[in-house]
Amino acid sequence: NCLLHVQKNEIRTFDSLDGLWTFVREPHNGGDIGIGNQWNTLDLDKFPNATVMPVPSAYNDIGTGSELRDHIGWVWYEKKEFVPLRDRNMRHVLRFASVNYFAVVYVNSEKVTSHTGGHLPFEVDVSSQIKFGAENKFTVAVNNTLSWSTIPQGDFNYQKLAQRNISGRILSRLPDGAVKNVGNFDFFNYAGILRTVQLVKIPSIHIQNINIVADHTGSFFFETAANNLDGIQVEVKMFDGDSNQVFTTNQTKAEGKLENAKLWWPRGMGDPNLYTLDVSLISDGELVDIYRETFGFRTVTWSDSQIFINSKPFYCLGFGMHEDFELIGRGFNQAVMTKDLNLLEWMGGNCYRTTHYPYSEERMFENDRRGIAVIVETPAVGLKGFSKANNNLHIKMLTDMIDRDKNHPSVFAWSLANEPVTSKKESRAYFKTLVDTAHGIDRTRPVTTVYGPTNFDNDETADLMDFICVNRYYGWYIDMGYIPWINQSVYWDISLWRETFHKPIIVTEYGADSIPGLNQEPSVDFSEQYQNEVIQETHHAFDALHKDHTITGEMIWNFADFMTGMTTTRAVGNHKGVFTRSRQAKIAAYTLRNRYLKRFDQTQLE
Ligand code: E9O
Repeated sequence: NCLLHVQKNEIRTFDSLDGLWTFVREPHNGGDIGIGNQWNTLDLDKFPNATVMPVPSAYNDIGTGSELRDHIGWVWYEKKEFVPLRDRNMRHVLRFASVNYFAVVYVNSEKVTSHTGGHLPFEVDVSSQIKFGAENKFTVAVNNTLSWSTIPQGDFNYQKLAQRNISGRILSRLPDGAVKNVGNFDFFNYAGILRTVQLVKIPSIHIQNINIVADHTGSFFFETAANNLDGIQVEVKMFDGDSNQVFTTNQTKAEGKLENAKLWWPRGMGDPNLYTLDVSLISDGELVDIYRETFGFRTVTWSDSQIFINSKPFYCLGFGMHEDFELIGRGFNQAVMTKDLNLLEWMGGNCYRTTHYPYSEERMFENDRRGIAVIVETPAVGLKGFSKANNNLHIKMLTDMIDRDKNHPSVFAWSLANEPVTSKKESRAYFKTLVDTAHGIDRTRPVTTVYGPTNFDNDETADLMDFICVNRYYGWYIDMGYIPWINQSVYWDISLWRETFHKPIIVTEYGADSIPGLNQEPSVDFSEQYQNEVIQETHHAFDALHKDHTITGEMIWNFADFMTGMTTTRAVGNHKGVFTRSRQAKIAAYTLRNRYLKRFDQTQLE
């Protein structure tokens, strides 16, 4: 089930289906998560209530009322598009880079596939459904309802017809048909077609998978798969960043060693050198397929206290982030992606975690190119139920995620989950399957989980991990207002995790909310001063923890303010950003920038 990234080259091409799609919303979910109306058989653009929806974008903030923003249940997207006759000899694969949460896909009214979960790509061969030289109808039904069996999880409540007593008095607090769906996580559940949609055209004999492992000694191994190799000659060529050919073979699988390989380094340690592997399939001297995969020579190792990249200690100066912006929500946007990575570099950052789901494929290539090291995280945020069904879905998402991102040198670790309730006994067996899955597919990267609700003395899973991530909020969720206590509390807490588990630790979240422009001296919570002081005090503890090799990195929560659902602790979203939601710096951004820039050059680290 490997999905290669889409590329255009001598043989391969694609039609983008991005743009304005026809859009119709069904009534709120009546508690039935099964398919609603069978509108795939109709022309949605003829519906009187049809409107348009940009793709890619979340749909929630595009409308004008709260109905669409707060919608729970089905929405329908439809696009009519010609498929040229000249392409009729190509395989046609319909590929979605991310649809949140549940998608059912139809081509010319016929169901072709369904998919569960946002933030990961899925595709389906539609060659036999497509009409060539004609207009085709693509329909996608999307449901955003979360429950305790989805990942991420959420609480679903539906008030059926209320009971009445004999005198007709209503016996229910909530009106008939009331639906409430609260995600068990702290960000808005942006829904719809969030990333690009492409009609991918590949030859009938084609490359299906490429797996490359290349380390800092110059050793490499690769393996490539095709759907059919009968009578096919394979040609593999490796090129360095200056397009010099450095290796070639006719095997689908080979290993070798490059003398003087130029390594991929995170920024602050060296240049992020990249190589390319060109895989060609040739039949009777003619090129039938070609695919070019970029990769890097680099090694990730870890001791009981540190993480090393190419045998050199790596200290993460990082961020928790979100794919989140005004209007588009979690929809992919090149301007937002580029601005965010530019700001991350301006801050002197070298690292981030894809909180709390895999980020866009475009962004993974940018991380490679810029030398930004990333921990890629599954969509499993805030897990508190550990059923077999959850486990299977989680394993599938983890597998798809590693499959998608395995050849990116910037990815240095896999995060299985954020803040699971792993004090529950049954979580151990559950997490064991995930660790084994990740190690089974990828031996070259460490596996971690990000701990929040559990402590060093009650977590059932942390010893299974290669390194440990911990989120801690002294001065905010704990001891609000007691800034002078932060230093000792953070040191105490984190050093006990380390003493208990003897693993490297990254503190992956700390921080405080601030409303931009709210100034208070002396500081009070929600002022820019308070946020800044919490961060400065936490840094004192980090310096001591770094010095004695207790932590191998730090990540602020959060890079920028982001939207959440409505709760009493959120005023138009979470304001723990060091940037505002429109990416303007708060006071804390300068504190962090000073700190990261001072530590940016990592070549002297011990
Ligand atoms: C996950 C992140 O998505 N961690 C949360 C972040 C937050 O700002 C959220 O945005 O709330 C922190 C959870 C910390 C909870 C600690 C509670 C301790 C009570 C004693």
